[in-house]
Amino acid sequence: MNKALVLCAALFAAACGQTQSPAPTAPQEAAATLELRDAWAAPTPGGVDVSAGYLTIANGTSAEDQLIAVASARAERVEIHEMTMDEAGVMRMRAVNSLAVPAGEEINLGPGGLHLMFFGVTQPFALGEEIPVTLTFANAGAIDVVLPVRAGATHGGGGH
Ligand SMILES: [Cu+2]
Repeated sequence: MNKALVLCAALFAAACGQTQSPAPTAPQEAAATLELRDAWAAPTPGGVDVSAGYLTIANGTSAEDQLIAVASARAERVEIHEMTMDEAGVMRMRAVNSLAVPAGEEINLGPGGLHLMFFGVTQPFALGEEIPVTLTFANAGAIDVVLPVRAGATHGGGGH
């Protein structure tokens, strides 16, 4: 239900009907973008050379997009991982080649689920610093994002 119309009907019932004119052309496509938010990465204490990164990918466009590649100057390679629990109740991770982000939906990468996995971390991720990452999407192309390093539920290390 159009809020403006309801308001209009309630307040100006009589006049409104006579002055109906085509609505001004609104820029409806203005916000149709891929939005990356809530990004962060886990610190790498004690010489560990792997870490995990998390973020939310919101697809405001009208077409499905796919995350197809991830790279960072701070790691030799970055993979997209999925974490699931096996029959024995052990958390397992596996790399996925791409991650679909349906039109109008958002995908959350967070501890215990989907995550970005940094391998061959060249210099430890220290609390407070920001890790530059480039996400490449099939439609949107390459998007740069920074992941602030902060403490949080860690990766657990299971499965690697
Ligand atoms: Cu992983």
